[in-house]
Amino acid sequence: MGTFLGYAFTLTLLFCMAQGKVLYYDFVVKETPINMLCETNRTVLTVNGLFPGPEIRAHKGDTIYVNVTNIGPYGVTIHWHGVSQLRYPWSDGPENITQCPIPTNSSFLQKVILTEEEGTLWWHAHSDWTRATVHGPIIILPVTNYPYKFDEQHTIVLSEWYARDTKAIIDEALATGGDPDLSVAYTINGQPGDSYPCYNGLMYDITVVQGKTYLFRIIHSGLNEEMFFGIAKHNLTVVGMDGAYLKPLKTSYLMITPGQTMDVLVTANQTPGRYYMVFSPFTDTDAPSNDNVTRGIFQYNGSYNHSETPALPELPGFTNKSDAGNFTVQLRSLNSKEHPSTVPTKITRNVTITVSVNEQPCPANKTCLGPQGSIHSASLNNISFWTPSISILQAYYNNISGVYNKTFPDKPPFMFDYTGNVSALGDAAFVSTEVLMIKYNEEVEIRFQGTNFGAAENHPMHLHGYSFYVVGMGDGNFNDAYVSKYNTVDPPYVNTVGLPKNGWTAIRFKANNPGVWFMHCHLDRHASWGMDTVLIVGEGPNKDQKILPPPQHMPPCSWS
Ligand SMILES: [Cu+2]
Repeated sequence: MGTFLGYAFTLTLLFCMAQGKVLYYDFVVKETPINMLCETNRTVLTVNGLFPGPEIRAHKGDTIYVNVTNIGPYGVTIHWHGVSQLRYPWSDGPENITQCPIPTNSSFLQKVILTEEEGTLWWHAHSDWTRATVHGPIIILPVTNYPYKFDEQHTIVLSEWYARDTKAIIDEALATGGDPDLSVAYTINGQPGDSYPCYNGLMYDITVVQGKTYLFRIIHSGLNEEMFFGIAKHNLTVVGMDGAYLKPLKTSYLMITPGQTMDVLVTANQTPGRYYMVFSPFTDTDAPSNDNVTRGIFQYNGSYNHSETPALPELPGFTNKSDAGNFTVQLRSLNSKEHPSTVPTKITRNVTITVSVNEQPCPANKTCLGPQGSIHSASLNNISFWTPSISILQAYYNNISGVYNKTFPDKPPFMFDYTGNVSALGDAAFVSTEVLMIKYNEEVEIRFQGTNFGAAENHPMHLHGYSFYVVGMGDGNFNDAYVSKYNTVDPPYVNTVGLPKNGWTAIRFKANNPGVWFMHCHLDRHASWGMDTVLIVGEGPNKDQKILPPPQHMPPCSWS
């Protein structure tokens, strides 16, 4: 008996260790004055008065409670981007998908459950466009070892800065049907740097020591533009992405989309001096874009001429689609003994989704500011997602009808030459709240197919509740012959993937996380126009295959 209890105790202890520690954070969402560019005295929404927001630092397997208190002027929600939240969609955050907004002067205790994630992720507001200034890093350290070596680590948060309140920008654009304002600057850890007016001597810089290797955790929190990144005369070695390890990839530049994170090693092995690190937009589209270039400094310690103009990296041009694609297709997951890849190979559910930028006709007796007097719109499988006014998760869990339809289709409504000349086809989409129903443990493949409607471009597609394997990607229309060329050995395991302009991307995952999971383009203007849907993954027969019970207090929806 004593031995049995001893074993039980040891097992319990091991189980607790495997579950990790419990951490607590306090987030206060509030208006904060931030000086930026030539402006002073404007307030923006922040967490704890910081831009970018506070870092969450944890170890693999930890559970984090974040008490989010909103004292801002309107309701907000917070999402833990890339955290699968196993069986616990209640804290995932997208507004009116898994919760209603946290009203002004109230709190919501959110539980962030880390399981397999290891590396760099981030958190951000998931209501309106408030994530422009409400975002910050989630650093997940390994419990034992890193699969690579470095001397120091630094986090780089790239943000997009707007000249006025981002909620007002998108509310106004949706009301008129026109283009939302462009951002006016990109910032590195809150600093726009020396390429903008009113440069005040403040620029992100890092001082390095000859011979040392630096781990940069790069987070693209921007709203609407993909980015190239490089450091003059220094190679980058990409070793992780979206909270999972990669085979080391040596490159002179990165292409990173909104929503993605990349862990990059840089060795200070050049002549001591000052070198620019640069973010330069990738804007392969007819849509308007912010073509500013943002700089920080990578400088060596020691004695040399510090006043010499720093060297600039040679980055691909703004519209260089082939360099963007060439970088992305080289990414491979680490697939080591400690970090194996488990790519689904017995696909039981195959879904094809067209991804389109559309126009809706302007209602009679109204003036609309979209292209040729229409309304900007976007869609998946020709359905422009309509966000309901109450949470889909609560409607699903409590069997409330009339909030959504379970009829998101597995195929586009009709076949056409998706990436060819589509000018003869009408490009209005069907506005509705349609969700894709998936059975527990199905092995799912989704083929995203870009289309040539509207201003075609790269779409960073993001799935909540899961990371997925990117098994294939290419230009033009998908063809069944491509299946035999899929990488099912070591494809990258990510939560956001750039669907190439007028191209296709195939992803795979095992549907072992029951819940209500948002899937959308991470360019906010497209998400706001309807380039979204929801996956409802059903429960399995066993107790540990069901959605965990909701917390005692969820932010109220109008019917509760
Ligand atoms: Cu998009």
